[in-house]
Amino acid sequence: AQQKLQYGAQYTGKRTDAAMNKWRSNRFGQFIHWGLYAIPGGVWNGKTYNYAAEFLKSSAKIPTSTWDSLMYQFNPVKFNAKEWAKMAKKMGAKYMTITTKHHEGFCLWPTKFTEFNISHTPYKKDILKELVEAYNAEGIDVNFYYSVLDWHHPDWRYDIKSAEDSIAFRRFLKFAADQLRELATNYPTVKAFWFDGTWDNSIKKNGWWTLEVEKMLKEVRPGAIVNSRLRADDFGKRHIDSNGELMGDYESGYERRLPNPYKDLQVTKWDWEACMTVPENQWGYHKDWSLSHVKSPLELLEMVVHTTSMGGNFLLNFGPAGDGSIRKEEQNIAAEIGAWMQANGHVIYNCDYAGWEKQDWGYYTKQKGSNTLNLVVFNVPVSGLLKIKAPAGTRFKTKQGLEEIAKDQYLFHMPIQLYKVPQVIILETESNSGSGDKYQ
Ligand code: H79
Repeated sequence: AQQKLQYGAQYTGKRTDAAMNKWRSNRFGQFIHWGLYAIPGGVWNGKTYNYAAEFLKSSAKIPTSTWDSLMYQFNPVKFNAKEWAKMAKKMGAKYMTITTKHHEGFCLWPTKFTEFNISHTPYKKDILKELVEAYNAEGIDVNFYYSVLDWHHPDWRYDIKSAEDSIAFRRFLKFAADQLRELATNYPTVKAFWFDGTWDNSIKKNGWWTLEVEKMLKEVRPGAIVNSRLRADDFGKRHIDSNGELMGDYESGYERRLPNPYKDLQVTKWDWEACMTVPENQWGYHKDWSLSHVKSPLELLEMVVHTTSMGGNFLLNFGPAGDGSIRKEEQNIAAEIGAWMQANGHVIYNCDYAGWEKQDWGYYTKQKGSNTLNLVVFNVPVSGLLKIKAPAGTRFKTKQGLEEIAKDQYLFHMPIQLYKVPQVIILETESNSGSGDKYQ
């Protein structure tokens, strides 16, 4: 039964305005985690902490005043925004999401609302502005990550248990809203806001604030996009409101995991984005990447394709070092993914769920509104034969390599050889068959 919610979803279905259509067509983005945690890089007093580098303050139980004084060491002499942007462009990223403020509370821009910001470091300059300008100059959209959870701010509360908590947290919510208004105002090309650190009871008890922030950002910056993670409703229900509707503009729960391509097709009902680390669980720079499996460029590429095939965006994380350099492993990943994307990006950008039954050889994607079907092949069978089950009545224009074996069943014959990168096969159909509409 539908109940009346004051702070629930503001609309149902996918947004179809130009800003959202652009966000969706981007499909592949670069996430950047950069803050004071990049300086120790997971190591404190000679001891290496295996947990996420951006959580070092918490893992090593470092007092706030000690952690905060890392600010006086923040001087990334090797930082070059234009080089970062060029690398992202070569990788094929169409957008970049940067941590303006992570849980530690340090701000990469010269905010008026706390001294704990870039202008009080030896570096002094507005890093956010440099990044926005450099990435925009390469034609890359810039989005802002913002952690509401704040380990620095004295008024942050995990829960509201007293009148004092309630008063302090009101001040905190004003502080965060002021900062967000400042970001939206001072960086007018920002496209989207990526909220994090919103899972505590304090936020769940203040669903009104999450809606107010969503509305404020869209007022200041028409077309602005916010992720579901910002939002809580009247009953403290997060992401999906008490009536089962998605709050915010896209679902953002797939963190370091992807939806199952057979069982989780419900994700095609809405816009969504997955975010992924290269090692197991490191977002900020960690000096020691031998602590866990480091994903290869091909593993990551498969995730990009898997995500597009289910109608989502894929955000691949980079954690630059404290001196502003980007580690060799990450540069190599960007170059290898980029080489493939330059040749095959047409099966990713502006592509969507195709609505065809997934097969073991890989993934289907489909360019919006076209009659072409893209097969992205990761697992070539030893027979070289790719099984295809077409939606009923599909007629192919493409005949080359295609053998009909039963009603609506085909085999595509691939040359048998060793393939080093995923292969793209494009098939043309007579009509817009299998458009995937059943979920949209
Ligand atoms: O910025 C990166 C990480 O630093 C950050 N999100 C990504 C994008 C992150 N913060 N915390 N975590 C990841 C993991 C913490 C999860 C928990 Fe919870 C928070 C465990 C308990 C509270 C949310 C709520 C997940 C389970 C319950």
